[in-house]
Amino acid sequence: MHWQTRRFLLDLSRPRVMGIVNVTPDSFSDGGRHDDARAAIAHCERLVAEGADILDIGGESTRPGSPRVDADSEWARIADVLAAAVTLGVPVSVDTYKPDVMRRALDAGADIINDVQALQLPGALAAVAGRGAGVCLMHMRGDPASMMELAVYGDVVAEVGRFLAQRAQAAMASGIPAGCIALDPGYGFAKTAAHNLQLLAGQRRLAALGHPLLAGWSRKRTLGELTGRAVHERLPASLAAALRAVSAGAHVVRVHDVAATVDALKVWTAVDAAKIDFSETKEPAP
Ligand code: HH2
Repeated sequence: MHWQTRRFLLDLSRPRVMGIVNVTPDSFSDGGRHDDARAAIAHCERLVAEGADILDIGGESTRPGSPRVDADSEWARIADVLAAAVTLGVPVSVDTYKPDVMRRALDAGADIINDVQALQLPGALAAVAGRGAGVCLMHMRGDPASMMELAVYGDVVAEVGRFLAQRAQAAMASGIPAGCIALDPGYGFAKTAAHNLQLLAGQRRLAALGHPLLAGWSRKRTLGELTGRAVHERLPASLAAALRAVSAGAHVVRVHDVAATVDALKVWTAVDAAKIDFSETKEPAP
């Protein structure tokens, strides 16, 4: 499988790592750490050196209850970071649900638009269609203020799958090529810990929709609930979740801790390669 982005065709025959760059004062795990452009650019460089296959730059936190930011302020946060990131040799994604920010990001050379609202805002499909960009369509309900009240499902895997299939159809109907579209279950968005775990257990059904699948478990609250760990103590839990996501069909994992995830996936893929070698080896004579 491949994911077509603006400048790069990503080969997904091995799992890929999307490194998170939050240029925000208030993101749930790294708020304020890279909120001036210089620090954020240095972070981009570091993540690429650590082996990130994609950078994902965000200028507004989606943490439950976080304040909304207007398009001009969001753009002001990310513009210089994006301009530097597109020179680093990897595809650059911009995490935004605002059509105005999408347009400006694409004008500035972004390769992917990562939208937690799955291009549902008026004007979002039109902002992306015809630009050759990759898109990531994520499932959520409501907005960060209201989403946890909307965490009510019968069969969470089926409902998320139906939503993602509908949004992929809408994107294709607006002229976005199928090969540009990745899907994301939206772990932690309008979902309880039980929903997140059910979704991960059933994630293969979402991979079967035929689009690249992206999974974002890094440092999320469900991992804190399972382990009792504070947000900066969740690396082992995040690695376990990333590997489970890949084994359940995820092609891209969105993470804060790139170096550790790259190492974990190197071991994972080495075992897969060894399986092929062994299948071709004759049993030794008894
Ligand atoms: N999670 C977050 C933000 N954007 N995009 C996709 N496609 N999938 C995700 O799971 C996802 C996402 C939340 O994490 P983070 O960016 O670390 O925090 P914040 O929203 O507080 O900046």
